[in-house]
Amino acid sequence: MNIAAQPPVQTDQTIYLKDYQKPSFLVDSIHLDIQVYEDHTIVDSTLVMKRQASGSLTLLGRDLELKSINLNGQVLNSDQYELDSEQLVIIDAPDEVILQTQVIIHPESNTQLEGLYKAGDLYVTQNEPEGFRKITFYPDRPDVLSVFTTRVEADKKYPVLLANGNLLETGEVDENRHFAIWQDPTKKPSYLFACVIGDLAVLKDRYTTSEGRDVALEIYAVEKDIPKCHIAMEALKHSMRWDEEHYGRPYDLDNYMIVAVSQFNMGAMENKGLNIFNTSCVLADEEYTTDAAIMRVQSVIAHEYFHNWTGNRITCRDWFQLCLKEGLTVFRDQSFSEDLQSAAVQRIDDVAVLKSHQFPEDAGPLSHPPRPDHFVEINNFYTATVYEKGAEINRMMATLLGKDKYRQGTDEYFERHDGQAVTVEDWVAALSAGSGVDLSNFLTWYNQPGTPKLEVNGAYDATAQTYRLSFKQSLKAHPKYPNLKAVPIPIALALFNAKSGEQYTLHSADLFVNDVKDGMYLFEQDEATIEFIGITEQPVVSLLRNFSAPVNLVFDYSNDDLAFLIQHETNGFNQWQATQTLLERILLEDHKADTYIDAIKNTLPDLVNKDPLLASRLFDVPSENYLGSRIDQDYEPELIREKREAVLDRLARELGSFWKETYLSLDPDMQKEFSLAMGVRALKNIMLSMLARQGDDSVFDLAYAQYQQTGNMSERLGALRVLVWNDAPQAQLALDDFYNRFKDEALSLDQWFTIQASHPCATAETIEYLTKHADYDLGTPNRIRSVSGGLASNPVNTWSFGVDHFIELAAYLDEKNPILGSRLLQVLSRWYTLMEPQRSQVQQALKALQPKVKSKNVSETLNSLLSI
Ligand code: B3K
Ligand code: ZN
Repeated sequence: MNIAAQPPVQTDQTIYLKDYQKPSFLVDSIHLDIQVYEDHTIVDSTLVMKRQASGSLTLLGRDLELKSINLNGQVLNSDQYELDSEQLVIIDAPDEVILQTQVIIHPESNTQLEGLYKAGDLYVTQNEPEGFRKITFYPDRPDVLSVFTTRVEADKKYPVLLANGNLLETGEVDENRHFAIWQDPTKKPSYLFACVIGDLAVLKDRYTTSEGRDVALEIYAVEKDIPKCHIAMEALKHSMRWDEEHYGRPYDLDNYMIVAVSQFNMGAMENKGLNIFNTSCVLADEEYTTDAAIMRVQSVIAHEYFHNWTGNRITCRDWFQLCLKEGLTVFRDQSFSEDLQSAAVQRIDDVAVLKSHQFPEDAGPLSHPPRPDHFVEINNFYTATVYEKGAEINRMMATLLGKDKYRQGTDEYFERHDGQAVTVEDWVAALSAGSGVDLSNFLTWYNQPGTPKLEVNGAYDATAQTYRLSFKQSLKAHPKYPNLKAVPIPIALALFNAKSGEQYTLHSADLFVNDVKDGMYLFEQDEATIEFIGITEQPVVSLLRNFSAPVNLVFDYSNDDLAFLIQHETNGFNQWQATQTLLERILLEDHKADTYIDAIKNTLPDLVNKDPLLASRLFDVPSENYLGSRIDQDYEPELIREKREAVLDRLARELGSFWKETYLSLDPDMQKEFSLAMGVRALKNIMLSMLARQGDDSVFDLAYAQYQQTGNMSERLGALRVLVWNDAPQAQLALDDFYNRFKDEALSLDQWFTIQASHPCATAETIEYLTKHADYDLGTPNRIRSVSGGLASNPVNTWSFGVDHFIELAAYLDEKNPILGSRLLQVLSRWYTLMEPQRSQVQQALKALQPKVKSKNVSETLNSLLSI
C-alpha cells in the first residue's frame, strides 16, 4: 500500500485561542520503532488510545508516506479514514483504539531542521512546537501526554543511539546494524520527544540530588569538542543545585543527557532528559569562545534544565500558553545568572535586550500580547515578547511578593499542577493562592500588546517639605486588541537629597493613603498621586529602580538630575539607566553632551578599579539600532550614525590620557574571579577602540600585540575588531591569521565572518565576498546568522544594500528553512519608519516578495510587516 496524501482544503489558516477544545482521544502509551537507512527512515508506531470527549479521532502528520495502517488488529481500508497533507482522520473510531502505522520519512533531505533531520553525520530531532507530526501520525498537541518507548535502529557506523528516559536494552540486528530501546517513565507531550543517532564522544559526570538520587550526567559532542564541554557540565550541576535551593525542585530521572549539534535553528531544546543544543550554547572555552558566549552557555544550560519543572513536568495546555513556560523559565535563568556575575550588570544586560528587541517589536507591526489570542504559524511566536516580556511579568509578581511569599506561591503551583498541561490563569491562580496575595490583575499584562507609557511628574514644596509624585499610564491603541486596560505597575523608587547626595528614608503623607513599602509603590489605576513628607531639601527621584516594570518612563529630569544619578545612585541598574537616558537626549533631542561628559569623568575613573564590570557597561552608548527604534517616522540611519560617532569621538577626546593609562594598567590575569576578569577584558577593548578614535596610530601596534599575545578569545576578538573596523595596516594580516588558526572551529570562524559583515563600512561587495566564501553554508543557521546578524547590526547598511540581502535570503529559506527565513525577514520590520524615498523602496521590495513565498512562516511575517 502506498497512499498519496491530498492537499487540505484551503481555509482561513488563523487559529484562535477561543476555539480551544479538549482532545477527543488521549494516548496512554506510544511505542516507536525508528529504523534509519541512508536514503530513508522507517517509523513504526503503536498508539494505545482512549476517548475522553466526543469528536473524531484525528492524527496529525506532515510529509509522511503512509505504508500501512491497522486499527485494533484490522488493516484499515482507504474508505475507513481520510488522509490529507496535514492529517489522518479515522472514521467512526471506537472508544478504545490500538492504532499501528508505518510511515517512511526522509531525514537525509530534511533542510527545515524540524522533525527528524540529518545534520552532517548526525541524526537529531527538533519537535517543538509541531515537529513530531513529521515523524509519525499523532495527536501532536501539548495537552496529550503519553509514556514513550522508543526503539532506535541504525548502521553500526552510528554507535550512539539515544532517546528519552532509561535505556532498557541494546543489541545487534545483524553484523552491520544495531539497536537500543529506551523508555521514558514520565508522561510527556510529543514536542518533548527526542532521539539522536550518530558518532559522538561523551563527557560524563554525576550529581546527587537533594533526595539522594544519583544522576548520570552526559554531554555528547564530536570528539575534538569534548574539552569545551566542562563549563557546561559545571553549569548543569550548578543549575541542579540552584533549582533545589531556590524552588525546591530536584531532578527526577537517573540520567540527564545533552547533545551538541552544529545545525540547529535556535539555541537549545529542553527534550525530557535529552536536551539538544546548538553548539553555540554548549561549547565554551576561553580560547575559542568569548566571555559573552561563556555567560550565554551557562544561562542556556540553566534555562533548559529549569524547563524540566517549568515546561516539562508542568507543560502548556495549548501553544497560546507558550509564555507560561518560556516567560517563567527565562525569569528563572535570569535569576540564576544574577548569582553568577554582578546582579546589577545581569539586569543591565537583560533590560538592554528587552529594550532593543522587545520594545521595538511591541511598537511595530509584529506587536502581540505575551499570550496572543490568534496565530497562523506558532513558530512565529517564539518572540522577544513571549520570552522577555513574559519574564518581566513573572519578575514583577516575584518582586511584589518578596522572596518568601513568591516561594509559597511557586510551591503551590508545583503541588497543584505537576503532571498537567495548564494555562496562564492556572499559574497566576496558584501563585495567588500560595502567597495569599491576589495577583489576578497581572493577567491583563499577559493579554494586551504594547509597552505602557508611564508618565510621572514630581513637585517639591520647600515650605511644606513635601514631595509629590503624580502617575499616569496609557497604551497605544491596537486595531486587533481594543479594550485596553490599566495594568499593575510596581514602581521601585528612591529619593536623594540633591545637596548631600544622601538617600531619604521614605514616609508617605497621611493625606494620601499609599503603600510605599520598602521603596516599592504599586500603581494600578489610570492615574494616581503619592506624597512624601519630611523632605528637607530639593530631592532627585530615582524611578523604576532595577527596571521594576517593563514600561516607557517619561519623567522631566533635568540633565543635571541625570548626571546626579550617574554619580550618586546606589542601584547600579539605575545608574546605567541614567547614562542611557542622558545619551538618548543628546543623540535624539540634540541636547549638549557636556553634562554627560562631566558625569562620566567624575565617576568612571574610580569605578574602573572598584567594579570593572559595571564600569564597562557605564561606557555604553546606545546602539544605532536601538536609537533607530526610538524614531517612529522620517528615520534617517545616516544621521543617527553621524551623531553617535560625534559623541563617541568627543568622549575619546575629552578623557585624554585616561584611555591609554587605564589600558596599560589593566590586567585581566590579576583578577580573582571570572566576572572581574571579564569586566577588565571588556574595559580594555573599550579603551582600545577609544584610542583608535583619538587617531593615535600606535594603538594599532597595541591592538596587534594584544591580538597575538593573548590566548583568550574576548581579547583576541576585541583587538581584531579594532584593527578591522579601523582598516589598520595590520588588519588583513590579523584576519588571515585568525582564519588559519580557527578554520576548523566553526564557532570561532563564525566570529571571523561577523567581524567583517559588521564592519561599519561594509559594502554589498563585502557581503558578497562572505556569502560566496567556501566556508559559507546556507545549511548551517549559525553561519547564515554570522553574516546576516553582523550586517543587521549596522542600520545604515541594512537599509541600503542589506534590504536585497534579507529579501533574497527570505525567498530562498521560504522553502529550505522557513523558520529561519521568517526570523531573518523580521530584521526589516521597521521599514515604515524610514524617510522617503527609502520607505517606499523597501515597501516595494517587500510587496514584490509576497507572491513568491509559500510557507506559512514567511508569509505570516510578511503580511504582518506590510499590514501597518
Ligand atoms: N523551547 C525551545 C524553543 C523551541 C523553538 C521552536 N521554534 C527552547 C527554549 O526556549 O528553551
Ligand atoms: Zn525555553
